[in-house]
Amino acid sequence: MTGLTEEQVSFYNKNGYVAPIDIFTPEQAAELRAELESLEASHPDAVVGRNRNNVHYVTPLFDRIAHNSKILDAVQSLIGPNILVGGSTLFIKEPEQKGFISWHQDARYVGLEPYNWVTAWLALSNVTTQNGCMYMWPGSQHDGPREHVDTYGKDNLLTRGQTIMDVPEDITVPIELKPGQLSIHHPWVVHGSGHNLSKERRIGFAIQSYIGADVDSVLGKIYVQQARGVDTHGYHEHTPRLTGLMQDHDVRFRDQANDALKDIFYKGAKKIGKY
Ligand SMILES: O=C(O)CCC(=O)C(=O)O
Repeated sequence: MTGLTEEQVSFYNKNGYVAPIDIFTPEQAAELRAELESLEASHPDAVVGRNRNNVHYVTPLFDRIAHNSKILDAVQSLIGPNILVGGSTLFIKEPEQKGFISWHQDARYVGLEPYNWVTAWLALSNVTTQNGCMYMWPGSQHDGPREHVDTYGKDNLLTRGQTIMDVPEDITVPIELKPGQLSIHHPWVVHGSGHNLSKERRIGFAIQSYIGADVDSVLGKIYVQQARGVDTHGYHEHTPRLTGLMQDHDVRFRDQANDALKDIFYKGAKKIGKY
C-alpha cells in the first residue's frame, strides 16, 4: 500500500484537505480524458444534468476510477481499511461558462454520520484559479457545522445554492491540480469554486463520498459498493459493480440511486432546485 505520508496525514488533520496527490501519470490522465470525451460524443445524456451524479454506476471509466487502488490507498490513510463508495459526481465547467460552487460544507446536507468519510476529487484537466479550481478555508473543519443560506442562485451548481456567507476569502487557498492529481477534503471543511474564466474545460470527478463502514446515512437511503475491506456494520444496501457501458439494468439502478439522493439533498428544503 502506498497511502499518504505522515506529513500529508498531519496536514489533512490540521487543514481539512490534502493536495496534490499523484494518482495517474499525465499520459494516463490524457487517456482517461479522451475516454470521457468519446463517451460524451457517443452518449451525450450520460454525464449531464442530474446524470452527473453516480456516473460510476453506468460508465466503466468512472467505475475504474472510483475503485482505483492508489486512490483507495490514500483514502485508507484517513478513514481506515473498510471503505465503501457512497456516491460520485462529475464536476465539469465548460470554457467561459457561468457555473460556480458557493462556499459550503459537504457534511451539512448529506446526513452521513459519524464523520469518518472524505470527498476525493480527481482532476482530468488542468485545474487552475483561472478555470475555477476549488478553494479551501484551512482549518475550518475544526469548528463543525456553520449556517448555510439556501440561495438557489441561477449559476450555482449546488442543489440549493447553499451558501456560507461570512467566509474570510483572503485566507482561503486555491487547490490547483494537474491532470491525474487528486485532492481529498474533510466533511466539514469550508470550500467552494468560481467561474471558469478560461478557454479550457475544467474537468473534475469527485467520489462523494468514500465512507467508512461505520458511517450511517441519517437523512435517507444511500446505496454503496464495497471498495476495500469488509462492511463491518451493514448499514447500507450494496450494489454490484456495473456490467458495461450504459447497460439498461445499470441505468435503471443509477436512476433509483439518484432519486434517493434527491430525497436526501432536498430534505426540509423550501423548493426543489435543478438536480
Ligand atoms: O468541483 C467543484 O468546483 C466543487 C466540488 C465540491 O464542492 C466537492 O467536491 O465537494
